Amino acid sequence: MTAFPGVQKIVYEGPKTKHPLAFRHYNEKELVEGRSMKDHLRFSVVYWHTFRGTGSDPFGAGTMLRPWDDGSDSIENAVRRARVAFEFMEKLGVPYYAFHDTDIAPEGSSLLQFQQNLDTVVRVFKEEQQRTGIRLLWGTQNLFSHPRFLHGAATTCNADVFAYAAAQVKKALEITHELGGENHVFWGGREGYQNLHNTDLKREIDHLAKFLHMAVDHARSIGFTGQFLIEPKPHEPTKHQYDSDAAACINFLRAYGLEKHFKLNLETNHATLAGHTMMHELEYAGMQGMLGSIDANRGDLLLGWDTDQFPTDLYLTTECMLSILKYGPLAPGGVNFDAKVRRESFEPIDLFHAHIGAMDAFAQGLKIAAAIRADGDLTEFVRQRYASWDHGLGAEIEAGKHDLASLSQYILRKGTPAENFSGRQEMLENLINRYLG
Ligand code: XUL
Ligand code: CO
Repeated sequence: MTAFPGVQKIVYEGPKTKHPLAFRHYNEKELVEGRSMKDHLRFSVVYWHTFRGTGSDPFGAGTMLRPWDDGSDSIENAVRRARVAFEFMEKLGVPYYAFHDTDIAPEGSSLLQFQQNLDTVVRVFKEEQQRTGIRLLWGTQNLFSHPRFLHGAATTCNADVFAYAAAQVKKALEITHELGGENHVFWGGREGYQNLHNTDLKREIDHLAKFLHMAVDHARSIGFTGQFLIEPKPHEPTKHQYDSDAAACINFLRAYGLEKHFKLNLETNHATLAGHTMMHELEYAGMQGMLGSIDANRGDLLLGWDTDQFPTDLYLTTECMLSILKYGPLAPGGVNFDAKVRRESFEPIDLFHAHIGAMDAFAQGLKIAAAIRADGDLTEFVRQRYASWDHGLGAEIEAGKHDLASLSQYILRKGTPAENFSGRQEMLENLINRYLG
């Protein structure tokens, strides 16, 4: 049985091909800066949008045509879906995938039944992983969809709900470990507030830290050595999410002694919702040694919510790859397509078009970023811009040889500071465009 009849394994045909089901830039074995594209990019498909997304929106029902999915919550349907997911990923040629616990198995009528259903599906995943060589980039737990989590999970006011969430994390960690997952993600779901008047902010954030410490302890006790990741997002579903951006997450991790265990999983549309560019988030996390992985997608300039579109903008992918080449490699993280096809793109083949385009956009961004770096003009400009710190006074300040009094004395003696030079923003933007052309 095949879910995608007529689709062969997607292959690289080069930039000139007009074939829509072929790669024009992603050539997995091609070396860039001495590393294969496959190893630079470590592409991953998400189970939730790609295999569970229905296309519903606040104004209308689902539209997706998924002939293999009978829409039921049966375990047979979950197993069939798993086989189809691996057929899709194998044909696409991605090395990784990612899931939430609730994506892969029906929750049934009790937590125990959910755990048994997870075990059944995990057995199928293991078989399929062995058959195809596809691996698990990360696992996570859905602590936001069920109504029990309406006040949050780790930050809920209801201690029993905290326990329920802990049980879900325990099992999600165990199945991630069982499947050889390379990371484990915590996205803050409903960990935030809608109104400060009913919120004990300190208690909630203390509880979040306690929850994450419990997760780290359990992971170590079962031998999971993968990387823990926090995924920042500023709002949606709550008005204020505690993990609002890279800087807020890093501050939280350090304040609670979690920084040794966690890095960040940065998502493009979350960055823009926070009023940042993705490059800002990558640079901020990168310079702090906290860049773990990325959820690759994009928002819509005209819409103020998380549209999770597939990334096709070469300017965006070039900026991402400039930062990733600077601070990477991403491993054990990857480029995870947390993206969904539009409601109007409802046929199964659209899943291929979406992923092929996004993989090509990142592969092209990688090549462009590597060419900009090889050229060296951009790096040299930045080096020269800060040259006053390489010798004399700047070098002395950096070496800790000055205080306010000595600096005051220095500049009083000198009188006029050295002249400033142009930042040449426009010239540098022109330089980037030269490589995009
Ligand atoms: C939500 C989001 C999640 C996380 C995993 O906006 O990005 O899908 O990536 O929970
Ligand atoms: Co995400």
